Amino acid sequence: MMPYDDTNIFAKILRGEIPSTKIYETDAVLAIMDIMPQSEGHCLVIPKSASRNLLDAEDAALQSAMVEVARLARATKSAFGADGVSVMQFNEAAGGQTVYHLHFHVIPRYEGLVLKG
Ligand code: D5M
Repeated sequence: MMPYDDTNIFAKILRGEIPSTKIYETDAVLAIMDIMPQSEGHCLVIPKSASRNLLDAEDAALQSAMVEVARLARATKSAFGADGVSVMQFNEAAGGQTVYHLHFHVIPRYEGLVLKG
């Protein structure tokens, strides 16, 4: 696996070098709105620690991140009046990953609406 490269876009967002729509932050994670939303309210939970993806992440980072993923799932479901929530996460190009800093998609879901392509 490739080593972590801190020139990725989420590392730049975490360093404050490029703008984002921040919705929540703790010592461990930053949550932002996704610029290519699959549904209304689609956001990303980005652990602040330097991991490329799930495959190199440390247990402590994953444990704290998942607590925040659940918190954001509840909050976005409530805020956007969604009927459900999908949590998605991709690893390496073959796994659908395009930004190589660990992140979790929190995607509100609505009865009768399919995800955008
Ligand atoms: O996809 C990466 C996800 O990150 C994809 O849904 C677009 C989103 N993205 C990319 N650049 C930005 C910025 N600058 N702000 C917010 N969201 C962004 P994945 O396949 O999970 O690696």
